[in-house]
Amino acid sequence: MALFGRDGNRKELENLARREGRLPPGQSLTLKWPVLHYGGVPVFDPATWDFKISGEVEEPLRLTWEEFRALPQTEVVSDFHCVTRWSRLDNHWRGVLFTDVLKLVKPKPGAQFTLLLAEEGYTANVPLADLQRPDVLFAFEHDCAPLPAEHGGPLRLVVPHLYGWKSVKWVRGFLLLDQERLGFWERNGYHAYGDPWREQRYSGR
Ligand SMILES: Nc1nc2c(c(=O)[nH]1)N[C@H]1C(S)=C(S)[C@@H](COP(=O)(O)O)O[C@H]1N2
Ligand SMILES: [Mo]
Repeated sequence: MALFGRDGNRKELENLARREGRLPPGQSLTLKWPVLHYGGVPVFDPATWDFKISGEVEEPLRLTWEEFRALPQTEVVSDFHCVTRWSRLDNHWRGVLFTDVLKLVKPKPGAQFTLLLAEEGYTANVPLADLQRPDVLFAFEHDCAPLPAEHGGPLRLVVPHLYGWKSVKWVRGFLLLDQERLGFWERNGYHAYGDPWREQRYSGR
C-alpha cells in the first residue's frame, strides 16, 4: 500500500508503516530524501562516461552512456533503508534491471559474487543472486524526474532489500567474482551482507 500522498503527520505514517511491516527494526520513517555519501559529487560527462563489466565473464563488456540508455527500461517502486536508521518508503525508480544488464555478458560458472564499482573508488559487495531479484535496477530516474547528481545521477544501483550503502551512487560497472571481495564500507566495519530485517548493521557476517 502506498503511504506517501496520504494525509497525516510523520509519526502517524511511521506507526502505520510499522503496523504494515514496512519498517525494519530500529528504523524510523523519513518523509524527506536525505543525501548521504562519502566524498564529493562527481561531474557527469556523457561523452566519456562508460559502464564496464569484467572479472569472471567470458568477455568483458563496455557500454557508453548512449548504449546504456538504449537498454530496456523498467519501473520499480521500493522502500529504502539506511543503516543510520532512516527509511524512505515508496520510491519510484526507473532504469534498467540488473538482470537485463547481466544478459549482455556470459558469466563464468564460478561467478557468485559481485563488487560494484563507482566514481572516486567507492565500492560495495553484493552476492550475485541478490542482484538477480526483480526489483534490483540501475536507476536514472526517481519519482518521475532525472536522478539528481547528489542522489547518484546519472546512474545508481538500487538494492531495496539490503541497507542503503549497497545502493551504489554514480555506479560505473561491476566485477563478477568467484570469491567475496569486501567493498568500501564493508572493509570499514559494516556488515558484509547488510540485511535490514536482521539488523546486520556493523561487522561480522
Ligand atoms: N558512490 C557512493 N554511493 C553511495 C554512498 C557513497 O558514499 N558513495 N553512500 C551510500 C549510503 S550509506 C546511502 S544511505 C545511500 C544514500 O542515498 P541518497 O543520498 O540518495 O539518499 O547511498 C549509498 N550509495
Ligand atoms: Mo546509509
